[in-house]
Amino acid sequence: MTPPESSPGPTSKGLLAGKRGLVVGVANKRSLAWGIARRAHEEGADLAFTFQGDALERRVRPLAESVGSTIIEPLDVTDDDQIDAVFAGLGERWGRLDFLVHSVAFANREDLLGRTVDTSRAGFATALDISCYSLIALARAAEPLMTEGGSIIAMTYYGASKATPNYNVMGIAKAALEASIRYLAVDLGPKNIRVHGISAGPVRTLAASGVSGMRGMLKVMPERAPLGRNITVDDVGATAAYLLSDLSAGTTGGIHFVDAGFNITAMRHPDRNTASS
Ligand code: 0WE
Repeated sequence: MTPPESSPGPTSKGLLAGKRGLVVGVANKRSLAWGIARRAHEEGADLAFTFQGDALERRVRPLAESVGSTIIEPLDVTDDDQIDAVFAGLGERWGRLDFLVHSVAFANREDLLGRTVDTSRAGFATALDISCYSLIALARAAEPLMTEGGSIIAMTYYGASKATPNYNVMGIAKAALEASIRYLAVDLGPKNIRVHGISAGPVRTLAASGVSGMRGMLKVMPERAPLGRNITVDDVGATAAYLLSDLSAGTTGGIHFVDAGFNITAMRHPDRNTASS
C-alpha cells in the first residue's frame, strides 16, 4: 500500500497545538525569546509575555499582540512579588501552564570586560541573581500550574564550559544555570515537568550589542563550526519547538547545543578557508 503524499494529521495543527506558554525575555524582534515565541505561535501555542520596564513594554507589546497574545505583564525577575503576580494572573486567565521560556541574563557592563578576578561581590550577586536564580524562582512559581506536566527551557552559552574572553562572570552564571537545569529536572521530573537548556552560538541581539569581540566571534564561527555558518534565531526557535513539544517527552535535564557544531571541535580544520586565506 502506498500512503497518500500528505495526510492531515495531528501535526497539521502544529507541534504545540493546545499548549499555553509563558515567554520571559523578549526585548525586541531580534531576541532569541522572540524567535522561540514566533515559532511556538506557528506551531499552535497560546502565548503570554512579560516585559521589564517601560522602554521594553513599547517593544514587547506590539510583538506579543502580533501573535494574538492578550497576556502581557511587567516582570522584573529579581522581584518575588512581581513573579507571584504574573503566575497568579496566568492561574486566573488560563488555569494551567504547559511551558515556560526563560531567556534572561544580565551582568554589569564592567564585569564583561577585563579580568574575572576583579569581579566585585555585588557584581557577582547581580549576575547570578538575574541570570540563574531567576530560573529557579520561575520554575517554582510555574510548578503548581503545570498540572498536566510541562516543559521549561532556559538559554545558555558555551562560556559556561570553557573560559571565553570577556564572558567572565556570565560564564560562571551560565555554569550555575546549567547545573540548576539538572537539579530542577530531578525535582520536577516526577510531575512530568521537563527542564532543558539551549546553548546557542553567538547571534546579534540586544544582549550581544556592545559586547566587544562579537564581530570576531561571528567571523570565527563559519570557519570552525562543522556546519560552516552562524546560527539564527530561527534555528533556536526550531529546537525550542521540539523541546517544548511532546516530541521530546523522553528527554530532560540536557543542554542542547544550537551552535552549528562549534562545541564539538577543538580547532579550525586546516583545509577550511579563513576569510584571509
Ligand atoms: O549571554 C550573553 C550575553 C549576556 C549579557 C550581555 C550584556 C551586554 C550589556 C549579560 N549582561 C550584559 N550586560 C550589559 O550591560 N551572550 C551569550 C552574548 C555574549 O555576551 C558576551 C559574549 C557573548 C557571546 C560577552 C562577552 C564575550 C562574549
